[in-house]
Amino acid sequence: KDISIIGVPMDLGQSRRGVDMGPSAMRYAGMIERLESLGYNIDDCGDIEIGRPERDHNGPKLKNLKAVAEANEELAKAIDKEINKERFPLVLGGDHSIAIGTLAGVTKPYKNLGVIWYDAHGDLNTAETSPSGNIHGMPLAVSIGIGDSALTNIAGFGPKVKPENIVIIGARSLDKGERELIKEKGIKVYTMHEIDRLGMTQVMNEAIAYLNERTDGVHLSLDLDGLDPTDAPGVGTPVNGGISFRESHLAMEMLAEAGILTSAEFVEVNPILDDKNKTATVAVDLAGSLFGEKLL
Ligand code: DIR
Ligand code: MN
Ligand code: MN
Ligand code: MN
Repeated sequence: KDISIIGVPMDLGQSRRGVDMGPSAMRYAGMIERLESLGYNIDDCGDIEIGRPERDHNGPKLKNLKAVAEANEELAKAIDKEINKERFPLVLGGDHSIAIGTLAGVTKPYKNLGVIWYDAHGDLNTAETSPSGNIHGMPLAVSIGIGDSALTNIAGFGPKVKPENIVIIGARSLDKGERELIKEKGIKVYTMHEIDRLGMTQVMNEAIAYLNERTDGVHLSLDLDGLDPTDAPGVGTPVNGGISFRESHLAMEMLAEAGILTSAEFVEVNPILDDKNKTATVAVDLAGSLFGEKLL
């Protein structure tokens, strides 16, 4: 299938400058050439426009709400357009608040979209439970319909996904409200403990089987901070003890083999905090595997 790349230079969902350069960093690391070399027809749709609020009128609980909501509305529309052309949407972030718009766009053709949330964090906070007020810690909650209506109702409908269609992989930093929500909603989570204990092969076999049973499409939302900071140092909120590059590579190859993905996004690449664009390069390597690259 042909791939449409949409960049989202968003940094208003968190508080460290530089993640708005993530799409450029991944393009510079050769994302488009890499996917073209695998035989895909690539259309780079360019970047979504992000507002630059002079002053955030929403206070400390939902920082930059208006600008984040507006950009996500635009993103959802841009994705819808590409899906109508039957192209595979590949979104490049930008902080993880953009998953709100991505999911609004990619879920439309499906009754039961599955989501793989590859992340050190749960991103299941609300204005009430968030320790930071940063919207990048909230997109998964928003997508199951929990949060401010300016976010949960993006593209005019919601919720976007069912909690039982979500699999979180790589979690090692969860806030109290997030842990409660996971239990209450029965969200499937493979923390680092399960990855250590079972190995990535079994984790992915189980996750793929679980999603195959109940979903009709699968979106991969890959936060580069799911990886260990030694492999992906260019992220705003690194957490030690993460998934290795090799394990991630394997996970992507297993997803490629399973053939279940219908959309994907790579987020939280921050070249200012990075080591010679290493993290964007990792993202491109992982995308290569995800789209079927093989040595032999
Ligand atoms: C934290 C950090 N749970 C928050 N979240 C991050 O601010 O809500 N998500 N970094 O990727
Ligand atoms: Mn900026
Ligand atoms: Mn995240
Ligand atoms: Mn994260």
